[in-house]
Amino acid sequence: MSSVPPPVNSEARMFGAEDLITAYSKTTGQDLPVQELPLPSEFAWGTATAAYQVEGGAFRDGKGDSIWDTYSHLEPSRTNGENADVTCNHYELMLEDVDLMSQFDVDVYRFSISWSRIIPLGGRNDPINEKGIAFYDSLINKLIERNIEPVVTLYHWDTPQRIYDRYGAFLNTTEFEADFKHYAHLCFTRFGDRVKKWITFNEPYITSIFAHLNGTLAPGHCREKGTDTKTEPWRVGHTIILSHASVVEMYASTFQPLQKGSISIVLNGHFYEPHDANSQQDIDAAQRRMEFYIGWFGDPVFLGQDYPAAMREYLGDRLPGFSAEERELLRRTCKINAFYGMNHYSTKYARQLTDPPAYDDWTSNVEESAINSEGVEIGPPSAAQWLRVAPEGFRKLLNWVWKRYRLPIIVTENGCPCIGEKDVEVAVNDQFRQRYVGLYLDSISRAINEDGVKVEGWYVWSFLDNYEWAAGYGPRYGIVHIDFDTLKRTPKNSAWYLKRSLKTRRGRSA
Ligand code: PNW
Repeated sequence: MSSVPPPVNSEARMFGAEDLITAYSKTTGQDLPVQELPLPSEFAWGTATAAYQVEGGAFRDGKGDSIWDTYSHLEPSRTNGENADVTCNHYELMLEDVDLMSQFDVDVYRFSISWSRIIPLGGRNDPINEKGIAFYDSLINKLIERNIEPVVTLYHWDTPQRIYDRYGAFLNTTEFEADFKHYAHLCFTRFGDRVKKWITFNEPYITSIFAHLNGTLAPGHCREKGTDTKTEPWRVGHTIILSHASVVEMYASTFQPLQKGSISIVLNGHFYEPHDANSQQDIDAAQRRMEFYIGWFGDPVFLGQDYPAAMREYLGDRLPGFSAEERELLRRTCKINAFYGMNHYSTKYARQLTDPPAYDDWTSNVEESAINSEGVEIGPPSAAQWLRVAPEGFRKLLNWVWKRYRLPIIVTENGCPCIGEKDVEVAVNDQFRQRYVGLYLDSISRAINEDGVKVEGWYVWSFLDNYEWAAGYGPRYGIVHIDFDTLKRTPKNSAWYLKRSLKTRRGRSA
Protein backbone atom coordinates (compact mmCIF):
# COMPACT_ATOMS: atom_id res chain seq x y z
CA MET A 1 0.00 0.00 0.00
CA SER A 2 1.10 3.52 -0.51
CA SER A 3 1.25 5.44 2.72
CA VAL A 4 -1.85 7.12 4.04
CA PRO A 5 -2.10 10.33 2.03
CA PRO A 6 -1.25 13.67 3.57
CA PRO A 7 -4.12 15.93 4.58
CA VAL A 8 -5.63 17.52 1.51
CA ASN A 9 -7.84 20.20 2.90
CA SER A 10 -8.09 20.83 6.59
CA GLU A 11 -11.61 22.29 6.17
CA ALA A 12 -12.79 18.87 5.08
CA ARG A 13 -11.43 16.98 8.06
CA MET A 14 -13.89 15.03 10.08
CA PHE A 15 -12.88 16.15 13.52
CA GLY A 16 -12.36 19.86 13.10
CA ALA A 17 -8.69 20.49 13.56
CA GLU A 18 -7.70 16.89 14.19
CA ASP A 19 -7.65 14.15 11.60
CA LEU A 20 -8.24 10.46 11.87
CA ILE A 21 -4.63 9.73 12.88
CA THR A 22 -4.92 11.94 15.95
CA ALA A 23 -8.47 10.84 16.66
CA TYR A 24 -7.37 7.22 16.57
CA SER A 25 -4.60 7.72 19.13
CA LYS A 26 -6.92 9.68 21.36
CA THR A 27 -9.76 7.19 21.34
CA THR A 28 -7.77 3.98 21.47
CA GLY A 29 -4.59 5.08 23.23
CA GLN A 30 -2.58 3.54 20.38
CA ASP A 31 -0.69 4.98 17.47
CA LEU A 32 -1.90 4.37 14.00
CA PRO A 33 0.45 2.40 11.76
CA VAL A 34 1.07 4.36 8.58
CA GLN A 35 3.73 2.43 6.70
CA GLU A 36 3.33 1.08 3.18
CA LEU A 37 2.26 -2.53 3.04
CA PRO A 38 2.25 -4.71 -0.06
CA LEU A 39 -0.59 -6.73 -1.56
CA PRO A 40 -0.15 -9.70 -3.90
CA SER A 41 -0.13 -8.99 -7.62
CA GLU A 42 -3.18 -11.16 -8.26
CA PHE A 43 -5.19 -9.43 -5.51
CA ALA A 44 -8.45 -8.17 -7.06
CA TRP A 45 -9.73 -4.66 -6.42
CA GLY A 46 -13.32 -3.92 -7.08
CA THR A 47 -16.31 -1.72 -6.46
CA ALA A 48 -19.74 -2.89 -5.32
CA THR A 49 -23.38 -1.85 -5.48
CA ALA A 50 -26.86 -3.38 -5.16
CA ALA A 51 -29.73 -3.11 -7.63
CA TYR A 52 -32.31 -1.33 -5.49
CA GLN A 53 -29.76 1.13 -4.15
CA VAL A 54 -28.48 2.39 -7.51
CA GLU A 55 -30.66 1.38 -10.45
CA GLY A 56 -33.81 3.45 -10.21
CA GLY A 57 -36.11 2.65 -13.13
CA ALA A 58 -38.26 1.09 -10.43
CA PHE A 59 -41.33 0.82 -12.65
CA ARG A 60 -39.66 0.77 -16.06
CA ASP A 61 -39.81 -1.71 -18.92
CA GLY A 62 -42.03 -4.24 -17.22
CA LYS A 63 -40.19 -4.54 -13.92
CA GLY A 64 -42.38 -5.95 -11.13
CA ASP A 65 -42.52 -4.43 -7.66
CA SER A 66 -40.17 -5.66 -4.98
CA ILE A 67 -40.74 -5.46 -1.24
CA TRP A 68 -38.49 -2.38 -1.28
CA ASP A 69 -40.73 -0.59 -3.79
CA THR A 70 -43.55 -1.13 -1.32
CA TYR A 71 -41.59 -0.43 1.84
CA SER A 72 -40.03 2.82 0.60
CA HIS A 73 -43.50 4.19 -0.21
CA LEU A 74 -45.16 3.42 3.12
CA GLU A 75 -47.01 6.21 4.91
CA PRO A 76 -45.80 7.22 7.42
CA SER A 77 -42.40 6.66 5.90
CA ARG A 78 -40.02 4.16 7.42
CA THR A 79 -37.22 5.24 5.09
CA ASN A 80 -36.58 8.87 5.98
CA GLY A 81 -39.31 10.01 3.58
CA GLU A 82 -37.25 8.79 0.64
CA ASN A 83 -37.50 6.05 -1.97
CA ALA A 84 -35.25 4.71 -4.73
CA ASP A 85 -37.63 5.12 -7.68
CA VAL A 86 -34.84 7.02 -9.41
CA THR A 87 -31.85 7.04 -7.04
CA CYS A 88 -28.63 7.16 -9.17
CA ASN A 89 -30.58 6.24 -12.31
CA HIS A 90 -27.93 3.66 -13.07
CA TYR A 91 -30.63 1.96 -15.12
CA GLU A 92 -30.23 4.66 -17.76
CA LEU A 93 -26.69 5.82 -17.05
CA MET A 94 -25.10 2.39 -16.83
CA LEU A 95 -22.80 2.73 -19.86
CA GLU A 96 -21.41 5.99 -18.55
CA ASP A 97 -21.00 4.46 -15.08
CA VAL A 98 -18.93 1.57 -16.37
CA ASP A 99 -16.72 3.99 -18.30
CA LEU A 100 -16.26 5.96 -15.10
CA MET A 101 -15.31 2.95 -12.99
CA SER A 102 -12.89 1.78 -15.64
CA GLN A 103 -10.99 5.03 -15.08
CA PHE A 104 -10.22 3.76 -11.59
CA ASP A 105 -8.59 0.63 -13.01
CA VAL A 106 -10.85 -1.72 -11.07
CA ASP A 107 -10.59 -5.44 -11.76
CA VAL A 108 -14.11 -6.27 -10.60
CA TYR A 109 -17.61 -4.83 -10.37
CA ARG A 110 -19.95 -6.55 -7.93
CA PHE A 111 -23.60 -5.77 -8.59
CA SER A 112 -26.90 -7.48 -7.89
CA ILE A 113 -29.71 -8.52 -10.20
CA SER A 114 -33.18 -7.29 -9.40
CA TRP A 115 -35.21 -10.50 -9.36
CA SER A 116 -38.47 -8.71 -10.16
CA ARG A 117 -36.86 -6.92 -13.11
CA ILE A 118 -36.36 -10.24 -14.87
CA ILE A 119 -39.27 -12.24 -13.38
CA PRO A 120 -41.75 -9.50 -12.47
CA LEU A 121 -43.96 -11.71 -10.31
CA GLY A 122 -41.02 -13.75 -9.09
CA GLY A 123 -42.48 -17.26 -9.18
CA ARG A 124 -41.39 -20.36 -11.03
CA ASN A 125 -44.45 -20.36 -13.27
CA ASP A 126 -44.48 -16.64 -13.93
CA PRO A 127 -43.46 -14.92 -17.18
CA ILE A 128 -39.95 -13.70 -17.88
CA ASN A 129 -39.26 -10.06 -18.74
CA GLU A 130 -36.87 -9.96 -21.69
CA LYS A 131 -36.34 -6.22 -21.34
CA GLY A 132 -35.00 -6.76 -17.85
CA ILE A 133 -32.69 -9.47 -19.09
CA ALA A 134 -31.49 -7.13 -21.84
CA PHE A 135 -30.41 -4.56 -19.25
CA TYR A 136 -28.16 -7.03 -17.42
CA ASP A 137 -26.91 -8.41 -20.73
CA SER A 138 -25.69 -5.01 -21.80
CA LEU A 139 -24.20 -4.26 -18.37
CA ILE A 140 -22.25 -7.51 -18.43
CA ASN A 141 -21.11 -6.96 -22.01
CA LYS A 142 -20.01 -3.44 -21.27
CA LEU A 143 -18.00 -4.59 -18.25
CA ILE A 144 -16.26 -7.27 -20.25
CA GLU A 145 -15.52 -4.76 -23.00
CA ARG A 146 -13.84 -2.60 -20.34
CA ASN A 147 -11.96 -5.58 -18.98
CA ILE A 148 -13.87 -5.56 -15.68
CA GLU A 149 -14.99 -8.87 -14.21
CA PRO A 150 -18.71 -9.03 -13.35
CA VAL A 151 -19.36 -10.54 -9.91
CA VAL A 152 -23.08 -11.06 -9.50
CA THR A 153 -25.24 -11.22 -6.38
CA LEU A 154 -28.55 -12.95 -7.02
CA TYR A 155 -30.30 -11.63 -3.94
CA HIS A 156 -29.56 -8.28 -2.33
CA TRP A 157 -32.75 -7.78 -0.33
CA ASP A 158 -35.29 -6.93 -3.05
CA THR A 159 -37.69 -9.90 -2.94
CA PRO A 160 -40.43 -9.76 -5.57
CA GLN A 161 -43.50 -8.35 -3.83
CA ARG A 162 -45.75 -11.05 -5.25
CA ILE A 163 -43.70 -13.81 -3.66
CA TYR A 164 -44.03 -12.09 -0.34
CA ASP A 165 -47.78 -11.68 -0.84
CA ARG A 166 -48.24 -15.29 -1.88
CA TYR A 167 -46.49 -17.08 0.94
CA GLY A 168 -44.40 -14.70 3.04
CA ALA A 169 -41.21 -15.29 1.02
CA PHE A 170 -38.54 -16.67 3.40
CA LEU A 171 -41.17 -17.76 5.89
CA ASN A 172 -42.12 -20.66 3.61
CA THR A 173 -38.93 -22.63 3.08
CA THR A 174 -40.21 -25.07 0.44
CA GLU A 175 -41.91 -22.48 -1.75
CA PHE A 176 -39.09 -19.97 -1.51
CA GLU A 177 -36.42 -22.52 -2.27
CA ALA A 178 -38.27 -23.65 -5.41
CA ASP A 179 -38.81 -20.10 -6.69
CA PHE A 180 -35.27 -19.00 -5.90
CA LYS A 181 -33.86 -22.04 -7.64
CA HIS A 182 -35.88 -21.26 -10.74
CA TYR A 183 -34.69 -17.63 -10.71
CA ALA A 184 -31.06 -18.72 -10.25
CA HIS A 185 -31.45 -21.23 -13.07
CA LEU A 186 -32.59 -18.43 -15.35
CA CYS A 187 -29.61 -16.26 -14.37
CA PHE A 188 -27.07 -19.06 -14.91
CA THR A 189 -28.68 -19.91 -18.26
CA ARG A 190 -28.76 -16.37 -19.57
CA PHE A 191 -25.65 -14.82 -18.02
CA GLY A 192 -23.44 -17.73 -16.98
CA ASP A 193 -21.49 -17.79 -20.24
CA ARG A 194 -19.96 -14.45 -19.13
CA VAL A 195 -20.41 -14.32 -15.34
CA LYS A 196 -17.86 -16.48 -13.56
CA LYS A 197 -18.42 -15.48 -9.96
CA TRP A 198 -21.82 -15.86 -8.33
CA ILE A 199 -23.07 -14.88 -4.91
CA THR A 200 -26.42 -16.32 -3.91
CA PHE A 201 -27.38 -14.13 -0.93
CA ASN A 202 -26.08 -10.90 0.51
CA GLU A 203 -25.91 -10.82 4.32
CA PRO A 204 -28.49 -13.35 5.52
CA TYR A 205 -28.00 -12.04 9.06
CA ILE A 206 -29.38 -8.65 8.09
CA THR A 207 -32.35 -10.19 6.24
CA SER A 208 -33.13 -12.37 9.24
CA ILE A 209 -32.66 -9.87 12.05
CA PHE A 210 -33.16 -6.41 10.57
CA ALA A 211 -36.05 -7.41 8.30
CA HIS A 212 -37.78 -9.97 10.55
CA LEU A 213 -36.98 -8.91 14.11
CA ASN A 214 -35.99 -5.25 14.45
CA GLY A 215 -38.18 -4.40 11.49
CA THR A 216 -35.98 -1.59 10.20
CA LEU A 217 -35.65 -3.12 6.74
CA ALA A 218 -38.31 -4.45 4.34
CA PRO A 219 -40.68 -6.16 4.89
CA GLY A 220 -40.38 -4.60 8.34
CA HIS A 221 -41.52 -7.46 10.54
CA CYS A 222 -41.30 -6.63 14.23
CA ARG A 223 -43.23 -7.28 17.39
CA GLU A 224 -45.12 -4.00 17.08
CA LYS A 225 -46.49 -5.24 13.75
CA GLY A 226 -47.68 -8.42 15.40
CA THR A 227 -45.23 -10.86 13.82
CA ASP A 228 -43.55 -13.65 15.72
CA THR A 229 -40.08 -12.22 16.22
CA LYS A 230 -39.19 -15.10 18.50
CA THR A 231 -39.06 -17.66 15.72
CA GLU A 232 -39.31 -15.85 12.37
CA PRO A 233 -35.68 -14.70 12.10
CA TRP A 234 -34.41 -18.26 12.62
CA ARG A 235 -36.85 -19.64 10.03
CA VAL A 236 -35.69 -16.96 7.57
CA GLY A 237 -32.05 -17.92 8.15
CA HIS A 238 -32.91 -21.59 7.69
CA THR A 239 -34.62 -20.89 4.37
CA ILE A 240 -31.63 -18.89 3.13
CA ILE A 241 -29.15 -21.63 4.06
CA LEU A 242 -31.15 -24.37 2.33
CA SER A 243 -31.93 -22.24 -0.73
CA HIS A 244 -28.24 -21.41 -1.01
CA ALA A 245 -27.25 -25.05 -0.77
CA SER A 246 -29.71 -26.22 -3.40
CA VAL A 247 -28.66 -23.51 -5.83
CA VAL A 248 -24.99 -24.38 -5.24
CA GLU A 249 -25.78 -28.00 -6.01
CA MET A 250 -27.69 -27.08 -9.15
CA TYR A 251 -24.86 -24.81 -10.34
CA ALA A 252 -22.23 -27.47 -9.72
CA SER A 253 -24.12 -30.23 -11.49
CA THR A 254 -25.76 -28.38 -14.37
CA PHE A 255 -23.69 -25.29 -15.17
CA GLN A 256 -20.20 -25.43 -13.70
CA PRO A 257 -18.85 -28.21 -15.95
CA LEU A 258 -19.36 -25.97 -18.99
CA GLN A 259 -19.32 -22.48 -17.56
CA LYS A 260 -16.41 -23.05 -15.19
CA GLY A 261 -17.47 -20.36 -12.74
CA SER A 262 -17.52 -20.34 -8.95
CA ILE A 263 -20.22 -19.69 -6.39
CA SER A 264 -20.62 -18.80 -2.74
CA ILE A 265 -22.50 -16.59 -0.28
CA VAL A 266 -21.68 -13.26 1.40
CA LEU A 267 -21.80 -13.05 5.20
CA ASN A 268 -21.40 -9.85 7.15
CA GLY A 269 -20.23 -9.50 10.71
CA HIS A 270 -18.38 -7.29 13.12
CA PHE A 271 -15.42 -8.46 15.11
CA TYR A 272 -16.09 -8.51 18.86
CA GLU A 273 -13.64 -7.74 21.66
CA PRO A 274 -14.51 -8.44 25.30
CA HIS A 275 -15.90 -5.42 27.13
CA ASP A 276 -13.73 -6.32 30.11
CA ALA A 277 -10.59 -8.04 28.88
CA ASN A 278 -10.11 -9.67 32.31
CA SER A 279 -13.57 -11.16 32.49
CA GLN A 280 -13.88 -14.73 31.24
CA GLN A 281 -17.61 -14.12 30.81
CA ASP A 282 -16.97 -11.25 28.43
CA ILE A 283 -14.27 -13.16 26.57
CA ASP A 284 -16.78 -15.97 26.05
CA ALA A 285 -19.51 -13.48 25.17
CA ALA A 286 -17.37 -11.98 22.37
CA GLN A 287 -16.72 -15.41 20.90
CA ARG A 288 -20.35 -16.46 21.21
CA ARG A 289 -21.54 -13.22 19.66
CA MET A 290 -19.54 -14.06 16.51
CA GLU A 291 -20.96 -17.57 16.46
CA PHE A 292 -24.48 -16.13 16.65
CA TYR A 293 -23.63 -13.66 13.89
CA ILE A 294 -21.37 -15.53 11.49
CA GLY A 295 -21.34 -19.17 12.61
CA TRP A 296 -25.14 -19.19 12.31
CA PHE A 297 -24.70 -19.28 8.52
CA GLY A 298 -21.06 -20.18 8.12
CA ASP A 299 -21.14 -23.51 9.98
CA PRO A 300 -24.00 -25.08 7.96
CA VAL A 301 -22.93 -23.55 4.64
CA PHE A 302 -19.14 -23.99 4.75
CA LEU A 303 -18.72 -26.89 7.18
CA GLY A 304 -21.91 -28.78 6.32
CA GLN A 305 -22.67 -28.88 10.02
CA ASP A 306 -25.51 -28.04 12.33
CA TYR A 307 -25.79 -24.54 13.81
CA PRO A 308 -23.15 -23.72 16.43
CA ALA A 309 -23.74 -25.64 19.66
CA ALA A 310 -24.08 -22.40 21.62
CA MET A 311 -27.02 -21.41 19.43
CA ARG A 312 -28.79 -24.75 19.83
CA GLU A 313 -28.31 -24.57 23.55
CA TYR A 314 -29.55 -21.03 23.95
CA LEU A 315 -32.38 -20.94 21.40
CA GLY A 316 -33.75 -24.45 21.88
CA ASP A 317 -36.62 -25.20 19.55
CA ARG A 318 -36.83 -21.61 18.32
CA LEU A 319 -34.05 -22.72 15.98
CA PRO A 320 -35.33 -25.04 13.21
CA GLY A 321 -33.70 -28.44 12.84
CA PHE A 322 -32.11 -29.84 9.68
CA SER A 323 -33.74 -33.08 8.50
CA ALA A 324 -31.50 -36.00 7.53
CA GLU A 325 -32.01 -35.11 3.90
CA GLU A 326 -31.11 -31.46 4.50
CA ARG A 327 -27.99 -32.45 6.39
CA GLU A 328 -26.99 -34.53 3.40
CA LEU A 329 -27.52 -31.57 1.10
CA LEU A 330 -25.31 -29.40 3.31
CA ARG A 331 -22.66 -32.07 3.51
CA ARG A 332 -22.59 -32.52 -0.27
CA THR A 333 -22.49 -28.81 -1.08
CA CYS A 334 -20.32 -27.24 1.61
CA LYS A 335 -17.04 -27.80 -0.19
CA ILE A 336 -18.33 -26.46 -3.50
CA ASN A 337 -18.30 -22.91 -2.12
CA ALA A 338 -15.14 -21.48 -3.64
CA PHE A 339 -14.61 -18.49 -1.37
CA TYR A 340 -15.87 -16.79 1.76
CA GLY A 341 -17.55 -13.52 0.81
CA MET A 342 -16.98 -11.11 3.68
CA ASN A 343 -18.79 -7.82 4.19
CA HIS A 344 -17.09 -6.01 7.02
CA TYR A 345 -17.16 -2.51 8.43
CA SER A 346 -16.42 -2.32 12.15
CA THR A 347 -15.64 -3.84 15.56
CA LYS A 348 -17.57 -3.71 18.83
CA TYR A 349 -17.16 -4.65 22.46
CA ALA A 350 -19.28 -7.52 23.79
CA ARG A 351 -20.44 -7.72 27.38
CA GLN A 352 -22.29 -10.59 29.01
CA LEU A 353 -25.42 -9.34 30.72
CA THR A 354 -26.72 -11.14 33.75
CA ASP A 355 -30.23 -9.72 33.76
CA PRO A 356 -32.91 -11.92 32.25
CA PRO A 357 -32.80 -11.33 28.49
CA ALA A 358 -35.57 -9.88 26.38
CA TYR A 359 -38.32 -12.18 25.07
CA ASP A 360 -36.86 -12.27 21.56
CA ASP A 361 -33.19 -11.97 22.46
CA TRP A 362 -31.06 -12.87 19.45
CA THR A 363 -27.60 -12.28 20.84
CA SER A 364 -27.63 -14.67 23.84
CA ASN A 365 -27.94 -11.70 26.13
CA VAL A 366 -24.80 -9.97 24.99
CA GLU A 367 -24.67 -6.19 24.99
CA GLU A 368 -22.70 -4.45 22.26
CA SER A 369 -20.95 -1.15 22.71
CA ALA A 370 -18.23 1.09 21.34
CA ILE A 371 -16.57 1.70 24.74
CA ASN A 372 -14.98 -0.89 27.00
CA SER A 373 -14.87 -1.23 30.77
CA GLU A 374 -11.82 1.04 30.95
CA GLY A 375 -13.53 3.78 28.97
CA VAL A 376 -11.44 3.08 25.87
CA GLU A 377 -13.25 3.57 22.56
CA ILE A 378 -12.94 0.94 19.87
CA GLY A 379 -12.09 3.66 17.32
CA PRO A 380 -13.15 7.03 15.96
CA PRO A 381 -16.74 7.31 14.70
CA SER A 382 -17.73 7.71 11.05
CA ALA A 383 -20.94 9.28 9.78
CA ALA A 384 -22.81 6.04 10.58
CA GLN A 385 -23.53 5.58 14.26
CA TRP A 386 -22.68 1.84 14.17
CA LEU A 387 -19.47 2.18 12.17
CA ARG A 388 -16.21 3.03 13.92
CA VAL A 389 -12.73 2.80 12.49
CA ALA A 390 -11.08 -0.33 13.92
CA PRO A 391 -8.67 -1.93 11.43
CA GLU A 392 -7.11 -4.25 14.03
CA GLY A 393 -10.48 -5.92 14.59
CA PHE A 394 -10.73 -6.48 10.85
CA ARG A 395 -7.39 -8.26 10.83
CA LYS A 396 -8.55 -10.42 13.74
CA LEU A 397 -11.80 -11.25 11.97
CA LEU A 398 -9.92 -12.29 8.83
CA ASN A 399 -7.94 -14.67 11.04
CA TRP A 400 -11.05 -15.91 12.84
CA VAL A 401 -12.83 -16.72 9.58
CA TRP A 402 -9.77 -18.29 8.00
CA LYS A 403 -9.16 -20.50 10.99
CA ARG A 404 -12.77 -21.65 11.15
CA TYR A 405 -13.53 -22.15 7.46
CA ARG A 406 -10.15 -22.40 5.68
CA LEU A 407 -11.55 -20.78 2.56
CA PRO A 408 -9.97 -17.99 0.56
CA ILE A 409 -11.66 -14.76 1.62
CA ILE A 410 -12.94 -12.07 -0.72
CA VAL A 411 -13.87 -8.87 1.05
CA THR A 412 -17.02 -8.18 -0.92
CA GLU A 413 -17.86 -4.93 0.92
CA ASN A 414 -15.85 -2.50 3.02
CA GLY A 415 -16.01 1.26 3.30
CA CYS A 416 -17.50 4.08 5.33
CA PRO A 417 -19.61 7.23 5.10
CA CYS A 418 -18.02 10.59 5.98
CA ILE A 419 -19.69 13.59 7.56
CA GLY A 420 -20.98 16.44 5.40
CA GLU A 421 -20.72 14.66 2.09
CA LYS A 422 -23.91 16.02 0.58
CA ASP A 423 -21.79 19.02 -0.34
CA VAL A 424 -19.69 17.97 -3.31
CA GLU A 425 -16.69 20.05 -2.26
CA VAL A 426 -16.55 18.36 1.12
CA ALA A 427 -17.19 14.96 -0.46
CA VAL A 428 -14.36 15.22 -2.96
CA ASN A 429 -11.83 15.83 -0.18
CA ASP A 430 -12.77 12.61 1.57
CA GLN A 431 -9.60 12.27 3.55
CA PHE A 432 -11.39 10.30 6.28
CA ARG A 433 -12.42 7.63 3.78
CA GLN A 434 -8.93 7.51 2.27
CA ARG A 435 -7.46 6.84 5.68
CA TYR A 436 -10.14 4.30 6.53
CA VAL A 437 -9.64 2.27 3.36
CA GLY A 438 -5.85 2.65 3.58
CA LEU A 439 -5.85 1.22 7.09
CA TYR A 440 -8.26 -1.58 6.25
CA LEU A 441 -6.17 -2.57 3.23
CA ASP A 442 -3.10 -2.57 5.45
CA SER A 443 -4.92 -4.99 7.76
CA ILE A 444 -5.45 -7.28 4.80
CA SER A 445 -1.79 -7.03 3.93
CA ARG A 446 -0.80 -7.96 7.48
CA ALA A 447 -3.27 -10.84 7.52
CA ILE A 448 -1.82 -12.15 4.27
CA ASN A 449 1.87 -11.51 4.86
CA GLU A 450 2.21 -11.96 8.61
CA ASP A 451 -0.65 -14.31 9.52
CA GLY A 452 -0.84 -16.49 6.40
CA VAL A 453 -4.52 -15.80 5.74
CA LYS A 454 -5.65 -16.18 2.15
CA VAL A 455 -7.41 -13.01 0.96
CA GLU A 456 -8.08 -12.77 -2.76
CA GLY A 457 -9.70 -9.41 -3.19
CA TRP A 458 -11.33 -6.32 -1.75
CA TYR A 459 -14.37 -4.50 -3.12
CA VAL A 460 -15.10 -1.02 -1.84
CA TRP A 461 -18.61 -0.23 -0.71
CA SER A 462 -19.62 1.60 -2.67
CA PHE A 463 -18.96 2.66 -6.23
CA LEU A 464 -21.62 5.41 -6.07
CA ASP A 465 -23.31 7.31 -3.28
CA ASN A 466 -26.67 5.58 -3.18
CA TYR A 467 -29.91 4.85 -1.37
CA GLU A 468 -28.92 3.60 2.06
CA TRP A 469 -32.12 1.63 2.78
CA ALA A 470 -33.96 2.87 5.89
CA ALA A 471 -31.54 5.82 6.14
CA GLY A 472 -32.47 7.07 2.66
CA TYR A 473 -29.95 9.40 1.05
CA GLY A 474 -28.37 10.44 4.37
CA PRO A 475 -25.18 8.37 4.68
CA ARG A 476 -22.95 8.37 1.59
CA TYR A 477 -20.60 5.45 1.07
CA GLY A 478 -19.57 6.15 -2.53
CA ILE A 479 -16.12 6.77 -3.92
CA VAL A 480 -18.14 8.79 -6.44
CA HIS A 481 -20.35 11.64 -5.26
CA ILE A 482 -23.86 11.88 -6.67
CA ASP A 483 -25.84 15.06 -6.78
CA PHE A 484 -29.30 13.51 -6.43
CA ASP A 485 -30.95 16.57 -8.04
CA THR A 486 -28.90 16.59 -11.23
CA LEU A 487 -27.50 13.01 -11.05
CA LYS A 488 -24.05 14.42 -11.81
CA ARG A 489 -21.24 12.04 -10.86
CA THR A 490 -18.04 13.42 -9.32
CA PRO A 491 -15.24 11.07 -8.27
CA LYS A 492 -14.02 11.64 -4.73
CA ASN A 493 -10.30 11.69 -4.00
CA SER A 494 -10.55 8.21 -2.47
CA ALA A 495 -11.25 6.86 -5.97
CA TRP A 496 -7.94 8.23 -7.23
CA TYR A 497 -6.20 7.23 -4.01
CA LEU A 498 -7.35 3.64 -4.46
CA LYS A 499 -6.34 3.64 -8.09
CA ARG A 500 -2.83 4.82 -7.14
CA SER A 501 -2.54 2.52 -4.13
CA LEU A 502 -3.63 -0.64 -5.89
CA LYS A 503 -1.13 0.06 -8.67
CA THR A 504 1.61 -0.81 -6.21
CA ARG A 505 0.49 -4.42 -5.86
CA ARG A 506 3.56 -6.60 -5.91
CA GLY A 507 5.01 -7.08 -9.36
CA ARG A 508 2.83 -4.45 -10.95
CA SER A 509 4.50 -1.28 -12.15
CA ALA A 510 3.29 1.97 -10.66
C1 PNW B 1 -24.52 -3.62 4.04
N1 PNW B 1 -24.75 -3.32 10.50
O1 PNW B 1 -25.49 -3.57 5.04
C2 PNW B 1 -25.28 -3.86 2.75
O2 PNW B 1 -24.87 -5.01 2.06
C3 PNW B 1 -25.31 -2.67 1.84
O3 PNW B 1 -26.39 -2.77 0.97
C4 PNW B 1 -25.31 -1.39 2.65
O4 PNW B 1 -25.52 -0.25 1.88
C5 PNW B 1 -23.97 -1.32 3.37
O5 PNW B 1 -23.74 -2.49 4.15
C6 PNW B 1 -23.79 -0.09 4.26
O6 PNW B 1 -24.71 -0.11 5.31
C7 PNW B 1 -25.21 -3.49 6.38
O7 PNW B 1 -25.51 -2.67 11.20
C8 PNW B 1 -26.13 -2.83 7.17
O8 PNW B 1 -23.81 -3.94 11.05
C9 PNW B 1 -25.98 -2.77 8.54
C10 PNW B 1 -24.89 -3.38 9.11
C11 PNW B 1 -23.95 -4.03 8.33
C12 PNW B 1 -24.12 -4.09 6.96
